[in-house]
Amino acid sequence: MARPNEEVEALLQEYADLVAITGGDAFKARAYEKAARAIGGHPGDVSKLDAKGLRDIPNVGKSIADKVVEYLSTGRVTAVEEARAAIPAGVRELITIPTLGPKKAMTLYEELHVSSVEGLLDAIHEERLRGLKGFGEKTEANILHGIALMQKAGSGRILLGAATDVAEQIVADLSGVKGCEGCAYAGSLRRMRETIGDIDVLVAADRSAPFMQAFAGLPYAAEIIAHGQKKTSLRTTKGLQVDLRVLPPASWGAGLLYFTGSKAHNIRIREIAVRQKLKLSEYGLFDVDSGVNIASGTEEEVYARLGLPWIAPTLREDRGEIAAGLRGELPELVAEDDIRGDLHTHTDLTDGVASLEDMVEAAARRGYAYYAVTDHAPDLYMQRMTDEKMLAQRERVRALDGKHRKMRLLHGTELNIGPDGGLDWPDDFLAGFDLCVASVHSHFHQTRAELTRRLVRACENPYVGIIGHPTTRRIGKRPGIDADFDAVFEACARTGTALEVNAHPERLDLCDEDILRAKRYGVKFAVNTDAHSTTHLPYMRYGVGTAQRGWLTKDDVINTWPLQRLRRFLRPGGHGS
Ligand code: DGT
Ligand code: CA
Ligand code: CA
Ligand code: ZN
Repeated sequence: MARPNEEVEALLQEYADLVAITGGDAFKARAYEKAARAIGGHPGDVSKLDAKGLRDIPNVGKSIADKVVEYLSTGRVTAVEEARAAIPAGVRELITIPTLGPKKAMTLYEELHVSSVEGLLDAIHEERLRGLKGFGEKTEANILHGIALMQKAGSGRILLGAATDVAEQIVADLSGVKGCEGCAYAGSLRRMRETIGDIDVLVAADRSAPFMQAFAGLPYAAEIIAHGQKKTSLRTTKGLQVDLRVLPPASWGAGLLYFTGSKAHNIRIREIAVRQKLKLSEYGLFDVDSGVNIASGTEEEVYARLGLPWIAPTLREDRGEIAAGLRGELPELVAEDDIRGDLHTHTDLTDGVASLEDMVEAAARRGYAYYAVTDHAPDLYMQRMTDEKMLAQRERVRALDGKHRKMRLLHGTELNIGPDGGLDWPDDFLAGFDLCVASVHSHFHQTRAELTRRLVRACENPYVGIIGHPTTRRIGKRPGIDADFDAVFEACARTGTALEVNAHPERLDLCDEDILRAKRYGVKFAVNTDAHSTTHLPYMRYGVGTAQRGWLTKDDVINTWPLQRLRRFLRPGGHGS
């Protein structure tokens, strides 16, 4: 099939779904669906047709033909953009599950406040779909199947969060096998890249056979790709490839270093070895002349013999870490332990699925010193926020604050940055919050100048402390907006506005490279989960990993600071130092 036909089919189908979801005319939705199928099945390339030629295709009338022409000439359709903007992103995400129709997606959103694939998985596992009309066990199985399909269909790479879960399970399972002297995952996963091609697991043991056997016999092993003495590769039931290598315990450090990569980092350190008449391999560091192994037990020893300090895996991308290491100028990276609180979270007052009390309880269990509740504001009108509801929530937050001895509660909000950079409330209302996060949630396709001005204006509001998920990308699903981020970073530095490192594995926004760029402007950052359920609070680790990949230190990250310093930063006109 011609690519333009496929694109137009998908676009019309999406429009049909959007019309159906918004409770629009069922006839209209069906008409678009039929046209979508007709164009998808049309043998010729539709991009070669004019409006008249399009109308010769069965089920394509004038208004549909006009939209197709608009799309083919401009790459967008105003009516579709408008329909998109009117529906929460989460519901649109739900209907991308191939086995979930728009009606059921809307029911899930309205009845259970489910607005993401992640949230839907949680709801299924907590059996919250069981009480819904029209949702049997068969529906659940169908949905799960659809989600699995979707995750596999992606780029072939899988998200950091999903890969970490699988890898930790495997490491736990193999650590229990007799003779295991060490077990860890390496590769891009240890470096915490945002997507993972395959998982590389290492075991230190004298005999490899028992591990290869145990590995091949894991309940979630679907297919054995290669089975050998040194390496076994398999595909899990979810379609993920995992490589297992068993190393002699004496080579553990050299093997871990080698298989952690990145390849570019490995090449650099091998060059250093060569200059010192040494040879570096996955078995150790050897003297070229005598062949004697001079370091291999730990990564530290190998690095040390090369004249380097130990380099954190999140830095091993050949982005200057080796030169910095040689000069003794590696950054002291922010760590998960340094995080004192989460500054962007939701409750069931808007689109979260857990109550305020449950979220706060879960945050306290994480040992936080402070925690901000930042539900959506009125301009995301599907959330039906009002001044009264927000003020009533503030009362509840203030009352709860005394209940947790060690954790202070901040009452905040996540504002919506409107198309022109305006925010939901006037300044006097904003002044009542402890913290305002401001984020873009729609109108992603404005011009570069408009998008830039919009973000800069939000920074310039003295009550905005943090720009949430600054690029709005969804990994593998939606690219980030096309703003001039250098101008935005400059504005953040100038106005004392922090940039978020959103820790949700589908976002990781800002990404590592943007963080590196922003840091040069002297910007501060906030690593937040944007949790919509208690199960999202642990996503913090992925945000911290991303911050490390952006070379951030504790001082760069405002939510590692003591509360007093944080409050100074958040105060209108505050810059924090
Ligand atoms: P991925 O799986 O695409 O997300 O990325 P990685 O980095 O996990 O790559 P992978 O699984 O192909 O290999 C794991 C590590 O093994 C890699 O980071 C570095 C090391 N490695 C693999 N092939 C080579 C190679 O040809 N030369 C060098 N120097 N190292 C390699
Ligand atoms: Ca890998
Ligand atoms: Ca691999
Ligand atoms: Zn949020």
